[in-house]
Amino acid sequence: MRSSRWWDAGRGIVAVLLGVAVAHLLAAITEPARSPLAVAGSLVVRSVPTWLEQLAVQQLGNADKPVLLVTLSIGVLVLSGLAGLLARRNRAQGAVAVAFIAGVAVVAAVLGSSASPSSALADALPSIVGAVVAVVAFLLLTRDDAVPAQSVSTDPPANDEPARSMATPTRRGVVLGVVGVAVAAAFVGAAGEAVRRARVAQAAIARAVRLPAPADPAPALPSDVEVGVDGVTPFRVPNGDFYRVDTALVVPQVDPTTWTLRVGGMVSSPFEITWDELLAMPMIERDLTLTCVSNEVGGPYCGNARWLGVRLTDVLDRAGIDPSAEQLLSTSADGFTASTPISVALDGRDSMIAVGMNGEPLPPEHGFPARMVVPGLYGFVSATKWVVSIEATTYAAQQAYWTQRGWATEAPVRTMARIDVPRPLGTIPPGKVAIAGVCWAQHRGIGGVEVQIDDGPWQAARLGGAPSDDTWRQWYFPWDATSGRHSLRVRAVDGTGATQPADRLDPFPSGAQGWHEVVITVG
Ligand SMILES: Nc1nc2c(c(=O)[nH]1)N[C@H]1C(S)=C(S)[C@@H](COP(=O)(O)O)O[C@H]1N2
Ligand SMILES: [Mo]
Repeated sequence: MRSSRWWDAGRGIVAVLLGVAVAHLLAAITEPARSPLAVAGSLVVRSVPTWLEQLAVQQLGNADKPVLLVTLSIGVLVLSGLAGLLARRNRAQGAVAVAFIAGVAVVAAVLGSSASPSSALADALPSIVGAVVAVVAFLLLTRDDAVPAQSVSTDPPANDEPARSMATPTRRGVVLGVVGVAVAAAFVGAAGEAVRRARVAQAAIARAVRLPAPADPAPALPSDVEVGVDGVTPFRVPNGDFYRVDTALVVPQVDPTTWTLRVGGMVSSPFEITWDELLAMPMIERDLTLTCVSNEVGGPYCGNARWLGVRLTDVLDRAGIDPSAEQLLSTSADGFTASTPISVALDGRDSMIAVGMNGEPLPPEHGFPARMVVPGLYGFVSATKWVVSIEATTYAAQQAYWTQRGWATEAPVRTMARIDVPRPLGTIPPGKVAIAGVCWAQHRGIGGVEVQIDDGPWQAARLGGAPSDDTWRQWYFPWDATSGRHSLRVRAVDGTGATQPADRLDPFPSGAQGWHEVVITVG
């Protein structure tokens, strides 16, 4: 009785798994972002309330995407099992339930498709085929109606010989069918994964593009950008360690040979530029620090890299921007949008369309082949990755992804200092140590950093060098640590002389504020 119930649930699960695997394979061949889990996951990402999204980013960090996908998968498996159980009473109802589960992916794909109805169909096609496969598989698996199998388990053993002899091969057939289809589902799923990996490898080959040398190279770094304290975040963060924040469950794979950047909206001459044309333009190279508005006081979502790219003004001057335009709405290959205040982006700062990061083409996770970088603004209003279009417009006419969700429109980076060492809640031996970390106030620059130990006076820390006001700086404070528990506090003064305020603000809607404090034990 019990095992037969499990098998019935298993038929629902196997049918749905097969559908998912087929859809995933189709998506892998055409466009990985169309995988049913990806479209359903993206729908969740887009629809969750801001507070929940914040909570996920804070509690789960970079694990937020895997956790979402695993939760979603478990939900689908449970529902599929229930559909299988439903078929014990009514096969048609079970099939409808399977169709309903699979239909969610189809609806999610259509809703997630940003563009035309024809692209909505293309985006939904893998899920539609997967749904049909799931329903057909389910009907085939439940063809030998559940009744004889049930009769064998509910009737007393010696009571009904004919029914039993009929039921035994039926149940064996179910077992074979379930196992066979499960194997097929695993095989198709693995094939889909292999194709997906092949595409990733292909993108890696595409990344073997040669970037031009900058016409305007980065200013030489001062010799003291590294203050030489163990455990401090390096001045330039290697690409593999650079924080990543975006809404993409599947990293968009963009082929530079077919990529273009469209420049339009409130401009006198809209145009489209290809990868080769972009690379032929004069390049600048700059060390610039990028920060996420979601970063908590003391948080990790800040990084500094050497970017290579084309000046944003060089591109936009070709289009001729209407003076009444207020914002640049940049759109990514996966439909994300950011709005950048024009008065800020084009005020002469080193805003760029970047193609290189730390001497390499942009890694896929950081926006290959091209992204925006605007020094001094949080990433969500400036740093669109996989950028495919920039439109001059007004705030009344169009709202960007995060603006629609209540986040700020003007979003300059707030002044922040972070303690990297000693680690929070750690224990260190007494004696001479360095308290150290990084601090940033992009485009205003850093005027100084001060440290407070317990309730003592604020004391000046020493600053590492910086090539410009657009990067973070390391800082350190030599300290003779005495036994006991201590609170260490830090605050920065920006280049205008303004001291980082003590009042705590949450990241929503315009960035966290407050002093970073760590508690440690010496002894
Ligand atoms: N296409 C796209 N670009 C995006 C985002 C996104 O979700 N999608 N997130 C932005 C945010 S919120 C930040 S902080 C930066 C982070 O860039 P990084 O992942 O390279 O560090 O990218 C920005 N660009
Ligand atoms: Mo961000």
